[in-house]
Amino acid sequence: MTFGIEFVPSDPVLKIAHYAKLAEQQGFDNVWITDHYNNRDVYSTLTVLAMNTNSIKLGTGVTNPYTRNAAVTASSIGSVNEISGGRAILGLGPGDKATFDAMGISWDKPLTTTKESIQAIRGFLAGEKVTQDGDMVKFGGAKMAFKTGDVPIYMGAQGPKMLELAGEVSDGVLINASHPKDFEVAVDKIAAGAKKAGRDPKEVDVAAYACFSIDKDAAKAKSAAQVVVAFIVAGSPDMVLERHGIDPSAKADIGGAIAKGDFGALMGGMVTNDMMDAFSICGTPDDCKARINDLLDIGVTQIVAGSPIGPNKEKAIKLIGKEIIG
Ligand code: F42
Repeated sequence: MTFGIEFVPSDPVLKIAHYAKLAEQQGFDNVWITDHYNNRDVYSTLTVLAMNTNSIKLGTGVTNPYTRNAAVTASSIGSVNEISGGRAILGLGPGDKATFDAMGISWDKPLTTTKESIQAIRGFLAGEKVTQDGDMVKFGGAKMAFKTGDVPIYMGAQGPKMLELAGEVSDGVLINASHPKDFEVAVDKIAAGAKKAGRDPKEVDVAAYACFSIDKDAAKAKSAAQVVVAFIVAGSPDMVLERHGIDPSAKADIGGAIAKGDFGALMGGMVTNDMMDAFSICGTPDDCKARINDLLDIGVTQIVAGSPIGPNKEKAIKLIGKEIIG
């Protein structure tokens, strides 16, 4: 098992560097930084992390091919790879529609755009002159003017077709999920994609990019994760809620409470224990270990501790290091 940690650069970059260094000392393998236009820039953040750490791998978790051209992405991640001595990982997904609406970007053919972007980026990273006439991504003989080195490419994916594509073309998949039921479905799709491309499914690292909250006090861990789980429920397709026995009508109530900023209602029973179980890895070190073991049994190969990580981030990172990775 490899262990990763996700940070959202809504926090100052130097604070994230402090947490990343701590995570490295505690034995984490990867740090993943999210990419949304309204937060600090992902590549500036990764550059600072590169200068403040020695061995932890540094990934975009995830960037997208709409706000950044594939050649620019290859140059950016190649720069992080050079600065960090070969520790960069490119996580790429089609992006977050809500932020694109706000930016005036139309989200056309997200799967095709992701697939064609990965094809181009692989060419750039291999030092090739890229000439490509795809449906969505076109290049007329573009080439990097420096050696980027080889960078693994991970995909952010949830949908069945995206998971299959990840099996075909990626080195790993970051899946926003925490429950074995979701991974049963995902692992099958990834394996089908890998087989279609003549690859061994074991070549693809399957990461549970999970809402994670750990504390010695289970109640504190739960209350730190409740609001994150509320956002996950509000944004989940009906099919995913039904898979966990959750009535999809809960989405409207929870979405309404989020819109009103009524966190009292969310914490006061609207986010149920079933929802917490379905959409987070949460509780004491023993609770978290039990869930992690279930995920590993089903074919997950990397656990990524995502927001909130715990009621106290520093304590949580140390607890994961000591009780889970250690
Ligand atoms: N998005 C961000 O913007 N920033 C982040 O930091 C971020 C982190 C992140 C981490 C993990 C993770 O799993 C996702 C993350 N995301 C982040 C979201 C990510 O960028 C993607 O939006 C998300 O993972 C994609 O969700 P999805 O796998 O459900 O894919 C969508 C596009 C979907 O609808 N997929 C369908 C499917 O079955 O998989 C396929 C749709 C399809 O086939 N479309 C056709 C095509 O060509 O695109 C067109 C169909 C037609 O006719 O129009």
